[in-house]
Amino acid sequence: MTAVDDARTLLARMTDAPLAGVWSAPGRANLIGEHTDYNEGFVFPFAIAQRTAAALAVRSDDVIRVRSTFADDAVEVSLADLDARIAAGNLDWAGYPLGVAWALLHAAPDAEPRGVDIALASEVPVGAGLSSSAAIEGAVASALNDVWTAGLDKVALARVGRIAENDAVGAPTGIMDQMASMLGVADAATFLDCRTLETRPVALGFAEAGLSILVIDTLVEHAHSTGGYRERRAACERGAAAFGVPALRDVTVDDLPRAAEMLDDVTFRRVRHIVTENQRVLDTVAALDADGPSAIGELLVASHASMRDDFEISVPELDLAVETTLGAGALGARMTGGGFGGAAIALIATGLIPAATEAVRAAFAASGFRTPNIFTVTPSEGARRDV
Ligand code: GAF
Repeated sequence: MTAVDDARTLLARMTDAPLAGVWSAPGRANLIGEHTDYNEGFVFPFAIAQRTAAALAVRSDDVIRVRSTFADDAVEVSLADLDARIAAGNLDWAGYPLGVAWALLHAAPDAEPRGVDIALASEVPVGAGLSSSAAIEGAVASALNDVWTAGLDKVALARVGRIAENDAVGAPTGIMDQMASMLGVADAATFLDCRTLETRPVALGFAEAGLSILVIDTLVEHAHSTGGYRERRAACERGAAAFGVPALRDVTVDDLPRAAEMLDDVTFRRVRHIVTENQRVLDTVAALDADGPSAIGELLVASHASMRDDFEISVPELDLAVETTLGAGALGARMTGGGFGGAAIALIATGLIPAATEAVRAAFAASGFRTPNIFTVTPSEGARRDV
């Protein structure tokens, strides 16, 4: 059963009304470019095959009712009360779909809102750093955009998802995940300029090169609405303010000696991560274009070291996953996503996956860590209507 089937089945249990449609959006893995999005820099994520689906039926009243396969209770709110319910907060998982409805209505004043039942089902692992939240947002935004004839394009729907996440859920994230989920292209990663929101799909050619992306989900839980993520953002803002620029996007590698003189050690290292990571994204895209995927391994390794030592968002489980997959022959490996837990990715010859998987399991057991979830991800299509 796919998420699309599961969402349809759940909707049929909620209502006898006819199905209006099913829409889905994927999670994402970020190949490189971490914490650069809210610094108006560059990122290079790809949508994965695991998706979240939203099945919808139109109601005769003005109530939005959401249910999901990952929570017990339905949550409902009338369109008239939506602003107040979002302002009051505390909506838990329902903050994502209801936050999207709220943000969409504000972004598209000409939309024709009507009451709907929404059933959600997901294949995206939660808390793995693969953006299960952007998948919910993308599926619901795509669905309501059609059912309410809001007429927004994919970039505008990504913005709606980010507003939901920032203002309804309270996680101060950037726009990478929503853009990756909305705009993904099969066999490609999305090179995104987070200042202009211009995108370019860049062919990855993993299969032709006999390579795969292996995910090691450490099962260490993270949440971006709490401490560490917010603190890193604040440090980046301090760094940009010291340079008198709107965002660290405007600081280059050549400016780093001056940054070292101006900033305290911690702020300097946060800035150095962002500045060098932006350059690594550009270098990765150039290397892929010129020489194909086997040329990007060292950039992934350098990205991980920068997150571990300068940005300090890795955890021992992620470092061990990276070291062990590299030891097992991966060309490159790094933690992916916001950090403080979640998953690492390794770029590895497909034939080496069984041995690498065994090596990671053994290393985790020897360190007393939980047995990680290990699986491959495939660059896939972004948000779409399925039914
Ligand atoms: C999380 C956030 F949601 C993204 O916006 C991004 O900042 C990422 O962490 C780090 O690159 O996924």
